[in-house]
Amino acid sequence: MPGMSDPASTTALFVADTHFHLRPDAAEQRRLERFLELCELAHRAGHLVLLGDLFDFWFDYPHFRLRGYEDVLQALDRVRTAGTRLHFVGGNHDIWAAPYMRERYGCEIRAPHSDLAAGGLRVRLCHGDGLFKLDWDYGAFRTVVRARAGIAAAKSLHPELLYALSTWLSGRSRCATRDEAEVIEQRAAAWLASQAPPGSGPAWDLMVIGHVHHGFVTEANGRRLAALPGWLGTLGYAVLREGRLSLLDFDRDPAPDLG
Ligand SMILES: [Mn+2]
Repeated sequence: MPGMSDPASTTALFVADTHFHLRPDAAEQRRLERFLELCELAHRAGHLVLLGDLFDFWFDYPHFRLRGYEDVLQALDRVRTAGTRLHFVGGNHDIWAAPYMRERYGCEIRAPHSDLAAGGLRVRLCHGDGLFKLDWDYGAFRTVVRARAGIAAAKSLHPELLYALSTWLSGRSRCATRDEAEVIEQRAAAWLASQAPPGSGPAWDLMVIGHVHHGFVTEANGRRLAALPGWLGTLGYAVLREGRLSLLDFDRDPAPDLG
């Protein structure tokens, strides 16, 4: 029987799509404070998985980065100090943060998806953009950020101009509408059903994604796919423990007892 020190058996917390800005407004400031509390909860978890679009915009120049996100970055320092392993899978808004996250927090990044043994399961992590036509962009960001030419162009811009451009491209991230949510769930279920059963298919039991800003879990062929609700209308996160995955709201649901 695996002991508590076995990384595969430990609890994992998942969060995505907080879409924090370099200069938060009042509503975001409140969400930010709740996120710092979620980070404290993560001190007692084995893993904290940041599944993309934590930051609405991130860019590193060769010798400096845009100023901001200090509260979040320092909270993540404390998570790491507490002994929790941090994982970062970049989203379409913050893929450029991946090298920084690896350097500061020792995150292991194997983009575009990453496999993690946690909570007694083999978990596949991916942000979700470009996956089974779940290509809700809620903005025009993806094409620019994913392209090599986009990086080269961004480096040549003055930082303030790049910041202004990012604000314009990003627009206002929002939750999925009821109609969008229905289509997203249908496509995800069809995609999961099309995967070969365990043994002959991909080597994971559970896939966790973000990006769609709508939380749900679907099951087919002995596998589960969970989408995180995001952190815009709700304060969504997931807890995986002993093979059980719960989608929770940090405002509405009591925090799980992680011992
Ligand atoms: Mn996204």
